[in-house]
Amino acid sequence: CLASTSTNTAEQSRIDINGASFVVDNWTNVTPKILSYVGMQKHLQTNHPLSIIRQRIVNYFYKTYKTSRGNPLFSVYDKLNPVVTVQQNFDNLLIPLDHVSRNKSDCYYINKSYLLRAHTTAHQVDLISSGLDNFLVVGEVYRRDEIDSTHYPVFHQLDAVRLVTKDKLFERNPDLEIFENEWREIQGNKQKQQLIHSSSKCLDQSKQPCHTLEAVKLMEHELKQVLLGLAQDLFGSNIQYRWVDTYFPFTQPSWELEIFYKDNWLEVLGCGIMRHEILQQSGAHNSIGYAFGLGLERLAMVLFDIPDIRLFWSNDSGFLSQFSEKDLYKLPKYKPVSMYPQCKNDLSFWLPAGVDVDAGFVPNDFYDLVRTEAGDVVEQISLVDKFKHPKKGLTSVCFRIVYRHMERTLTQTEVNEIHKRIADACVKNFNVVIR
Ligand code: FA5
Ligand code: MG
Repeated sequence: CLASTSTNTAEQSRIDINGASFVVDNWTNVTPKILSYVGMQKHLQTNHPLSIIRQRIVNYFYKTYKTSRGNPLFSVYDKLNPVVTVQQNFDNLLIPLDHVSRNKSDCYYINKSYLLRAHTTAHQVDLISSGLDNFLVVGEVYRRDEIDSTHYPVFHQLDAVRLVTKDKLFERNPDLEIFENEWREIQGNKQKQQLIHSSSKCLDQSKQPCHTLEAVKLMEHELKQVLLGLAQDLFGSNIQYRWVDTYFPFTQPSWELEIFYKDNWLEVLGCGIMRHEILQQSGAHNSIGYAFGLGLERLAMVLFDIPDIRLFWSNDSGFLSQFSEKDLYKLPKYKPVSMYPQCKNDLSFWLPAGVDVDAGFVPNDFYDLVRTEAGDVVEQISLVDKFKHPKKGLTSVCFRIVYRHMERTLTQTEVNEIHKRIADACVKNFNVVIR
């Protein structure tokens, strides 16, 4: 790993990531444990299930979209730096300033201006601005979240953008237009365009005011066709699926694709018609575009029958030797080497006076501390009890920590030692009193 924390001679402490140095400030919440994932690139590791899924998706796009000379139309960016600016991750994508996804409790901030990307969509505007019109972005993303068998603070996404101009979209119907008349008349006048955007925003959720219905419907059709084709390429042609209307700040209209799998509807991706303001600010004002983003772990867990998201980080040869890129189109099912026993320990403490859950004490902070102290032997953490002492006014919380090693049995002594380390760190970091 290329990340390290250092306090250098200047009074300010700094964090070094991928050869760049960042000042630590009161927004910093990234932990050394999380920084240790930077540069691991599981999506590029030979024979790794995430790499196999990535290749399947890339191949699907290569064969679905070709240039007139028969070359792949889409280019792929899979080694972009996960350190991005707040502008790249949020502002460029029109995510409102008060949107929950910006919260410190949801993201890993390096400081007030930089964070570890929370989605691969963070690179969209830069790539369009550099002149690209058909591309895929693959990489790991970082989100502060609960811990269980399907949630991990680092997971992988694949994003796509496809832009088309009028000539291409209406090749066979040159009389049709991408943009409404009033819009074309003021082409180039950003202020007037802004006015139209904002005045008609709430009237019609089915499309953006600047677009013609024909253009949107054609793009929607292509987008859904391509994504359904991808789902069928991965899951087989008999899948049961549904499109669900949704909202993203950077697309309108927006949808999610859900697939019926083992008695449940599973959300596999989000997508939509790109907000025109984004294309305007990136120099693609004559185009209309679609974009989508999907999670690689979610697909891989289904396709290989992998029961626990932590397995993707395993270096155990018993796990890794089960997958091979030679079988790209014949995916094997994962065979658990053995199920090692769980070990459950509770941790209860009094919060400092005046502090309550989510008022001075954020459970995500606790989860990070546990991850830092214990690493991957923690399978699950849950808040099992909370009460307020009627006289003292203090709040007590109880967390249940489930320990399980992926590759061997943990001894009770070993677990007790880790548990004690967590308790000590809580006292030190949160000023709590262990019960
Ligand atoms: C996004 O991240 C959007 N950037 C996607 C997008 C891109 C929409 C471009 C429109 C245009 P969301 O947070 O829903 O959206 O995540 C997208 C996908 O990532 C999900 O459908 C899911 O497959 C995966 N995903 C999200 N959260 C997790 C998680 N905690 N663990 C595993 N996979 C996840
Ligand atoms: Mg979602």
